[in-house]
Order: sequence, then C-alpha cells, then structure tokens
Amino acid sequence: MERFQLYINGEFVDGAGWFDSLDPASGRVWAQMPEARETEVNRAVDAAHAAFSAPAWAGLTATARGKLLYRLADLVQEAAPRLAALETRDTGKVIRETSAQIAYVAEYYRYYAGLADKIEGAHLPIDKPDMEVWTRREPVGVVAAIVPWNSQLFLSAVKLGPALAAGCTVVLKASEDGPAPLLELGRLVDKAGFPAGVVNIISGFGAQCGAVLTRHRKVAHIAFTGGPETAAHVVRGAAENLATTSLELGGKSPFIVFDDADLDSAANAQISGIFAATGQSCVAGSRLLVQQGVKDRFLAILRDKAAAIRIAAPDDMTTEVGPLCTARQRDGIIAAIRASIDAGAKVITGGQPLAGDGFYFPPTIMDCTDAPDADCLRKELFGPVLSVVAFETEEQALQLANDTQYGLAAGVFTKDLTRAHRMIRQLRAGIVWVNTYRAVSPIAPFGGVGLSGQGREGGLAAALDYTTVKTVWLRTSDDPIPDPFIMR
Ligand code: TXE
Repeated sequence: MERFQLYINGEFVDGAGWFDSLDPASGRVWAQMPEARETEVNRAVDAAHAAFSAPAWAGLTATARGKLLYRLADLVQEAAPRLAALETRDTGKVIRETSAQIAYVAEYYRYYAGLADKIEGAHLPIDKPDMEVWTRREPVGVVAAIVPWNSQLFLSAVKLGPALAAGCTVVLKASEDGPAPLLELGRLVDKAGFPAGVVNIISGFGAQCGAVLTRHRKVAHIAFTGGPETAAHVVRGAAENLATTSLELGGKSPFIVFDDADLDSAANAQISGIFAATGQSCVAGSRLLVQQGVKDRFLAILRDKAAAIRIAAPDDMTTEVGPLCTARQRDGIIAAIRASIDAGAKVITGGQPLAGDGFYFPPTIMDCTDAPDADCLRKELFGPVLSVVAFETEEQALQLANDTQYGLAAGVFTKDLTRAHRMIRQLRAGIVWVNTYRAVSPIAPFGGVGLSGQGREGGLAAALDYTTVKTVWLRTSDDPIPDPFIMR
C-alpha cells in the first residue's frame, strides 16, 4: 500500500501516525497518509519562521523568488499526469477535470512568478522639502494555508503563488480527505530549489492539526478555504494572536435564466455549473432561477442533458460525473433531499443514491418553487443537486437571488444589455458571470461576501494581502532638528 510523507524544513518525514485514505470510487482504503499533530505543526511553523528571516530566502531579490516560482510551474506541468491521477484516485474527481485543471495550476504559479518583482511601494510627494518619504511592501511573515479536498492543487496554488511572490513562508495544510496530491507537491517544491522551511506541507485533522496551526503565535496570516462553520473556528484561533485572515467559503450561487436567453447555451453553462466536478465546487450554480415563460422548455433541455451524463469510474477519460469524495458528503446530500421532499420540493430527476460500491450520487434536479425553505435551496450541499425556482419579474429574480447569507457567484443569462447591467449592479456576490459560468483566470480576483468569505484570491490584490506597508522617512537636511516640542 502506498504511503506518503510530510514535507517539513526541506525533509520528507513521517507524522505522529498514519490514517487511511479511501478510494471514493470503491470506498476501500488505497493509501496511508501521515498525520501531523501538535509536534509536527510546531516543527513546520518553527521551520517557516526561521526560513522567513534566513538569508537564503530573505536575501533573495523579488526576481529570484519569481524564478523559483517559474521553476515550480514548469515542474507542475511536467508532473501533470501523476498529479492529476493522484487527485482523481484520492478524491474521486474525474480525470478529465483534474488533468485540465492542472494546466491552470501551472498558469497561476506563472502569473505570480511574473508578479513577484512588480509588487511596488510608492514615493510620496510629502509637503516637507527636507524629507524623502516612501513606502515599502514587505511580506507579512509565516502564512498558514488551509485547504479542503475539492481542488487541493488549485486552491493551494492561489495561496502559495501570491504568498511566495510576496516573500512570505508557508505551512500548507492539506485536507484529511484526499491529501495525496498536495503531499506529492512537496517533491516538486523541493526540486524547484526553494530553501528549506520556505514551504512546508502537512496533512492532518481539523482539531489536532488545523486548530493548532491557526492558534500558533508565529503565524501572521491564515488563508483558508472550507466551510463557514470551520471558518468561524479559524477566525477565533487567529484572534488569539491577531493574525489576519482571508476566507473563501463556498456558496449557494443563483443561476438566473430570463426568457430571452439562448436556452441551449444557458443549459450547457448550467450543467457545467452544477454537475461538473460532481457539484463539489465552491461556485456551483446550485439555485436555478428561471423565468416562468421558459421554465418547462428549459427544464426539459436540462433533464435530457442530465440523463445523458456519463456516470462512471473517475479515472476513465469519458466519465463526466464520478463519486463524491466521502461517504459523509453523500449521506448529507441524501438527508437534505429527504428533508426537502418533506418540505414540499419535487424531484424532477435523480434523487436516489446509486447502488454498488463507491460514493456515487446521480445528477439531481429538484423543483423548489413551492418549498422556499427546503434544505436543498438554502444549504450548500456540495454535490450534483440543482434546486429550481420559477420567477415572473426581474425584481422577483433579484429578490430571490439575494435571499441568502452566501454571496460568492451569480450567473445571469439574458440578451437584454440594460437588464444585464441592472442585475450586475444589484446582485450581492463577489463574481457575476453574464452569459457564461465557471470561468476563472489568475488575473481576475475571486472571492465572496457574507458567509462566502472575505478577501480575494487571484490578481494583484491577492499578492498585496500577503504584504504589509512600511513607511520610511529620511531627512535630507544637515541642519539641526528644529523645535523638538513640535510634531514635524
Ligand atoms: O470542510 P472544512 P469540510 C463546505 C461544503 C462542505 C462543508 C464541509 O459545504 O460540505 O464545507 O466540508 C480544516 N481549525 N466547503 O468538512 O471542515 C480541515 O482539516 C483549522 C466549501 O471538508 O471547512 C480541512 O483542511 N482548520 C468549500 C479544511 O479545514 C480546520 C470547500 C476544510 O475543512 C478546523 C470545502 C479547525 N478547527 C467545503 N477544522 C469551498 N469554499 O469551496 C477543520 N479544519
């Protein structure tokens, strides 16, 4: 059986023990993962803390840091088949998605490699002739990056890239579910030539590993992706040392189809928005709001497309929907669907777990028009379940769309340009996609409002989150300092 190791201070080491990792396609143990507990967390943070000010890292120019990131991007690209296969094996995410996503991962590292020497301070035109004043953007220190299982390589690239470009050091905690691809990433970080301790990669459980990391006094910033309840623990831990946080917490994103939309195109986008990645995507468009006049036609297209989806083993390139990552996810979805039916929701298609091994659940569409409080309309299920509500007017669509504590993404399908602009302005979300869905780029900020989190990943702004501003005052006059009792 394959065994993985932690990567701490430039060495591959065992943890306090091992835990089993299940293959979601069979439900059987396929590998053993190292468990980091307090001792390993402390060693990783101490290593990152020492590396932060050691000349091997702190003495590098920003351009040199960028070169290391370029090297990592190349290595990720070279290792793409192995990384994609590991992610598929350990999380059940289909190989056609993991192998395509790994190209994006390399692109994110390249973007931040190029950005490393463009993180600039500013010269300030102060109204004092004998002073030169400027700002420096300095790295915040040790970053704790905590990721969930659903896209570990991608979600870690959007944290590691800007943190390393800014000059921080990192302790990256993989999820206890499917950590294999991240533990493998340690080999590439090592090969890229980052000095020991700059990047440390550990796996372990929330209470024994994640919580110890978030409360550690040497951690300056926590970049977290996961659920809102865990995020509240993370923020409480961060508060003990006043560490800063950035939080990306998923959502219940509305996908709004007006009666003038190109229905075929909208249907493809909706299928991608809810059934790709088996619905285990933070931006899943899990609430379809469809205008009454096209509801039946649109649902008929969706039903046909859903029925044609190929559900099979995730390592088959032709598979479109694979298993959920864990039995826990699948069971949560089953319970939410039962409760929703009791609350008045109707199953349009799917709704029952598939027989056989593995954590499979079929593409499911629920009509919740008469069940406004159904779990599948309110809770993030993180699975292939689409909840539908019909609306009559634009005002009603907007009211329904914003009737959630989440606010990550929103999709709007219409050919009416002025209506599109009104929606863009009034939708409460961090990302609005118009006539498209689930598009990302390293150049575009990504993140949400409300229960969907705080801060943005991607783009220049994300790199600035890993810096702090130092203001420098330099007096250029040799004259004695005038009246010391007056503030200059
Ligand atoms: O996430 P958790 P889980 C949502 C989704 C899902 C739910 C729970 O709805 O059903 O969250 O998923 C670590 N201190 N999202 O249980 O618990 C944990 O070990 C510090 C949306 O997987 O948030 C893991 O590494 N860390 C989301 C990471 O937090 C702790 C993607 C995420 O786990 C901790 C995933 C603690 N006290 C789930 N407890 C999205 N934004 O896409 C746990 N962890």
